[in-house]
Amino acid sequence: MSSASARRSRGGFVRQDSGFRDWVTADGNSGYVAEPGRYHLYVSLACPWAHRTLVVRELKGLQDAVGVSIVDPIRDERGWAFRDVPGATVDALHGWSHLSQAYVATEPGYDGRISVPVLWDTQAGRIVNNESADIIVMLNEAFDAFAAHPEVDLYPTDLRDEIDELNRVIYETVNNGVYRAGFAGSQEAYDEAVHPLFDTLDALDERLASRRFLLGARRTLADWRLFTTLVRFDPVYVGHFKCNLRRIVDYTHLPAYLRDLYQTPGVAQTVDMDHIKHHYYATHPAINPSGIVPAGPLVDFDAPHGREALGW
Ligand SMILES: N[C@@H](CCC(=O)N[C@@H](CS)C(=O)NCC(=O)O)C(=O)O
Repeated sequence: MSSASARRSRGGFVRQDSGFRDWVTADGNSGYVAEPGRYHLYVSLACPWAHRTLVVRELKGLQDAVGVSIVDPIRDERGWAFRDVPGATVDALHGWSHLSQAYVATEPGYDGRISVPVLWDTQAGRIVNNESADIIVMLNEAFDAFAAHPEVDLYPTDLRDEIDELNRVIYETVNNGVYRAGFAGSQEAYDEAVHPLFDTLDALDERLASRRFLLGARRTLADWRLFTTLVRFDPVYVGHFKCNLRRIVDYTHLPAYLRDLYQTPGVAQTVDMDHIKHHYYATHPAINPSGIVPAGPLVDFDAPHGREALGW
């Protein structure tokens, strides 16, 4: 039995692998050449994986080069939909009502998961990639010729090994760990997720005592991948997903680190707490049958963070 099916049989949540993994490159040797206006992102502002792509698009200054459509945060049995609700958009490119139409247009008869983010190629009329971990690397490196901030490098060659290793642990125990705790179908599966989650948060808090960012002085993809989980943690994961051994605000260094990232120019506007809270609390009836969205907590991500002095 694979470890995924062993975990599933014990009531564990297992995330399905993303189906489309083609690659956009600057020179087009992959079959997909980076060009301004050619590629489009379909995202949910609620989704931590999609949120990563919006942050990198902002930091690289790709707003004019790569368009964005935003789904309704409420997902029903037909999946993600385009509706005229606050903070969302219609699908201006095709007039689609549902994101499933992008998947079927790419692969007729597609019956897998309909997930965000999606990187859409307007020229080929198909999904290039629906894995956020790939999309953020492409946005970082393939589009520099027409990025407003090509000097921003979030995945520097000299730090890649360390970034990859941190990403591996943070993905397993934190980014996906909160989902494994929240969607656990047994006490055992919950216990197996929640303790490693807090072990990693404890270790990260210590790491950030002497480093301004995870890798030191530079903000990298490792920080932004962690950021989209941390910003949702106290408002959603503590209550909705039962990740409540500690809150982020109870830590020594994580709260100021989180505010530092939030206050990075361009980032705050990618955070939509209404979409985030409404999506989670109203979309998972199995864990929140009433669909009631809690009022709090009150978190002030704009408060001073005081971490400028931590050069390294
Ligand atoms: N590995 C994917 C995961 C994306 C993902 O799971 N997105 C969620 C929203 S947070 C989704 O669209 N889920 C819909 C579904 O599973 O049906 C990535 O990082 O891009």
